[in-house]
Amino acid sequence: MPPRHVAVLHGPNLNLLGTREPAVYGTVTLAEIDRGLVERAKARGATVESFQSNLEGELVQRIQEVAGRAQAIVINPAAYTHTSVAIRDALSAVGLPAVEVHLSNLHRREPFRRRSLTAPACIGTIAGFGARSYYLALTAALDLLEDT
Ligand code: CA2
Repeated sequence: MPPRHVAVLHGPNLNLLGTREPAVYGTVTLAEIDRGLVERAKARGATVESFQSNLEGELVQRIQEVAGRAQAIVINPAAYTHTSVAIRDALSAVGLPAVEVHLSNLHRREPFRRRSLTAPACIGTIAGFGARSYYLALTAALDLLEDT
């Protein structure tokens, strides 16, 4: 069987991680998270690819593209979590198992962050563990794939 391949998508402003607002989002950079994902995937005989965009349409496009090569998606839609019917529809359309990730615990923040438009198109959500949320989400995705 070819190695399991997981596509990781990061939404708007996550490219700033580690450089701004460390009190909210921590000091780890996105590049460090991506390297951690590669290492953890490798340890399980899997592969990952990561993509960040500040543009909704690029995220939609990427979801459609990865459907041909990935078996699961890990996605932090960032602010689009709360607004994007387009990303939700793309996730539903491709039908890959997806895990939604958030660095922060949305339920400890402003009320508008409690509603996710994208979560219903995902198997589940992991939030509130900082960079570790991504690693837990990758574990969840790979465990799911092992079960299938
Ligand atoms: O907690 C998360 O992962 C969020 O998806 C982050 C989004 C926010 O809009 C969601 O409600 C929750 C914001 C990402 C912004 O990232 C920054 C990183 C460093 C400095 C400034 C913004």
